[in-house]
Amino acid sequence: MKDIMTAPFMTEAVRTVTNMYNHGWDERNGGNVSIMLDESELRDYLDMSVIREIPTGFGAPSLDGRCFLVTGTGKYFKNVRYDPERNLGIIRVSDSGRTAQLLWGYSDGGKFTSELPAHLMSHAARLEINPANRVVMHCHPANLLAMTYIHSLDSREFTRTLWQMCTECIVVFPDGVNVLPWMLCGTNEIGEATAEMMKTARLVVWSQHGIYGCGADLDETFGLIETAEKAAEIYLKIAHLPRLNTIKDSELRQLAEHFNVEPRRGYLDD
Ligand code: 2HA
Ligand code: ZN
Repeated sequence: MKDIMTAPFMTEAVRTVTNMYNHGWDERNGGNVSIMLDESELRDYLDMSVIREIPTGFGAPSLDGRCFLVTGTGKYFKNVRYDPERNLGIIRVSDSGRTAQLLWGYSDGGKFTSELPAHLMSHAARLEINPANRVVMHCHPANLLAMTYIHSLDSREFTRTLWQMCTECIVVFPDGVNVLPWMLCGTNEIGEATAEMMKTARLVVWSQHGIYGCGADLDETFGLIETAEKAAEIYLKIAHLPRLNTIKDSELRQLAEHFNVEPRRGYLDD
């Protein structure tokens, strides 16, 4: 058996959550990440025996048998790199999603993030749209969060503002962002609402709370959040000032054509 600490998915996961912490997106125990792993990726590192079974409190039948690396509940991203085995876990979904079989990690007797419903339901929804999706990421970036206090929460309006803030935005997230109103976190209800919104965009803002992103790998997902957060930062720098210039819809269209991306239908004015 190889040392799991040397597995590419592990080193990349530890690097990424550390980077998220360093960006100020994950104060205290804020934020959570899940990465879908193929059993074939794990077999070199784990004998795949079940350490213990943990009930999930919801169903996700399409994910039965799938394995995920998931951050632990109550754990601090700043600490992950010093003790991955305590702060992270690898689970296999069984029993139509109702049970998580612990294969590795949560070494202090802990368990997966309280936001597992939003993660697994989003994985299930997103895999239908893109079978290559592997990552769901949640964090609390300050500028996006602040924007939800002063900007319309209409997904089209929110997206258009972000697209107008940096030239690269429409290229990076042509599918835009969807915005959920404030809801109680850690529940199946917010999980279902997030997953529904993941069907049309890879970014879902949780108003007055944070953001969810998804993608084929950690870089794509991190990059989506990073770009939207940068745009929100620009917005907050200018929101109180007279706007003399902007990126016009005709220019957003030029960008989409030049970079060969399809902007979310109906999000640009004719
Ligand atoms: O896990 O971010 O939304 C802490 C959170 C809950
Ligand atoms: Zn959160």
